Amino acid sequence: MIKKILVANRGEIALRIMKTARNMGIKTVAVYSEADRNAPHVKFADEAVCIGPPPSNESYLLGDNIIKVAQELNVDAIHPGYGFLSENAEFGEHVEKSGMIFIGPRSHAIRIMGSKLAAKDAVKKYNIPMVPGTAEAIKDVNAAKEIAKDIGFPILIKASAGGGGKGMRIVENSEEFEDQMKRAISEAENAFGDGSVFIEKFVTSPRHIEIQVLADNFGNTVYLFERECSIQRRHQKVVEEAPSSVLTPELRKEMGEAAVKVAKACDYVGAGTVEFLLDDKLNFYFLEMNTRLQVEHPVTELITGLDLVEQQINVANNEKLSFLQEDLKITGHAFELRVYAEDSLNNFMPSVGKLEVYRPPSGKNIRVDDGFTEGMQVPIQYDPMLSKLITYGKTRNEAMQTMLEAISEYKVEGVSTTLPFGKFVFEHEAFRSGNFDTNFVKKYYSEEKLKAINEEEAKIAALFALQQYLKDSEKLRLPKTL
Ligand code: MV4
Repeated sequence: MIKKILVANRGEIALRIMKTARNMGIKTVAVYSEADRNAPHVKFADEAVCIGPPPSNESYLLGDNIIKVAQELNVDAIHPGYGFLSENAEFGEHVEKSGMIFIGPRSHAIRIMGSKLAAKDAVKKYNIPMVPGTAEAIKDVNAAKEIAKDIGFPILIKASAGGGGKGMRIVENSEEFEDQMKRAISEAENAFGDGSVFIEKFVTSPRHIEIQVLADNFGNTVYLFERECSIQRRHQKVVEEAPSSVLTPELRKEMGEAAVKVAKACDYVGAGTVEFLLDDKLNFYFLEMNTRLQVEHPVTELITGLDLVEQQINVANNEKLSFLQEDLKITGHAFELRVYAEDSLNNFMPSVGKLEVYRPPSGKNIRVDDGFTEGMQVPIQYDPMLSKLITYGKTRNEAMQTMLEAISEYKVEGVSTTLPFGKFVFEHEAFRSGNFDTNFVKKYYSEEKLKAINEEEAKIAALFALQQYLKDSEKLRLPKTL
């Protein structure tokens, strides 16, 4: 039985994991860098240990040191959160060899899914739809060029060891092919230490739909429906929702069952996510599997009523899933807006500084997962995500309306945030109608547009203030000139 968990992470996700652990009667240990000494996850934990200076490669990424700390404090299990050590197969192995439980899948699954080519190879006997392309690393550029011609341009070169859009290259025609291929291989070599690349047909305007799966150690695997993650900027997700407004119940079942097969193909255990592309004809294609708890897991929690961290801990405790696929259903609609300390009017530059004012919204159907409080400094060493603003409603419209109200109630001063950008998305006709794909931001967003909207709103606000002044001036006999 797990009685004490060390969370090898920081910020909102460390806090979010500890809250569930505490609700389950489990003790928590925080680790922190010198930059996070006063962070909420440190204050919340039952015990906390400083693991080094601010840079993550001298603190949060030092797996063996974290394991040593865990052993000294008699920890039973380590939860890695997302990012950092979460998809590091060796770390998971070291945790288990040191006599503790790694809250995540076995290293075997992490390794397979860490390589896109190994992932394709593992799932191929399960009849999972995949984008037309090569199944193996390209060795002969000329042979690959012939395959590319057969598939038809544009094609995409992907690095097997890449992920989340890293190491991708679009090739428009066969003349560019050889040159682009050579560059892609040397780039992959440099970035990942693995020059394996493959090609796929480029799907031009896809949606990004991912399926949450959950598996126990007894062969039970279920899908917890989809998340629509098409609203992203430079491969950084900005808004996620569940369910997707384009999936029919039949397609949902088909994709869900495909995701379960992907999980089974790598003997998956715990919570994981299977990524698909969906083209404009609603054909879906398996892309990759993320072997961790994802940032956007809360939208799935809101529509299923499950606590995914609780499920992860139960599975890690070797419990059987307490429900079957047919027990699960979608209730209502949920959105997540990632709020970054970035300036959406200045090329999304990180905006670090002190949170002079920090007042997140609260109320029915509003959830804020954050790791900041007023007065804190936003550190420059880490991801600039301030919080996740999550709303729920019986319908998509209701959840959107609540999101817009929550955005306007969210008060942050001292740093710039992407809240105005979020408002832009939630007010946009293409987003509201559900008629969008992964090109949404590129297609519709510009700083000029956001500035124009802001100015328009400032004018309206000024007019209201003037109207109010004129009304008051009647009653109070104030001068009518300003
Ligand atoms: C693609 C694609 C189009 N065609 N593969 C980007 C992240 C990585 N997981 C896979 N990605 C893509 N793969 C083929 N064959 C387009 C993307 C893509 C994308 C995918 C999901 C969400 C946002 C995206 C933005 C640009 C490109």
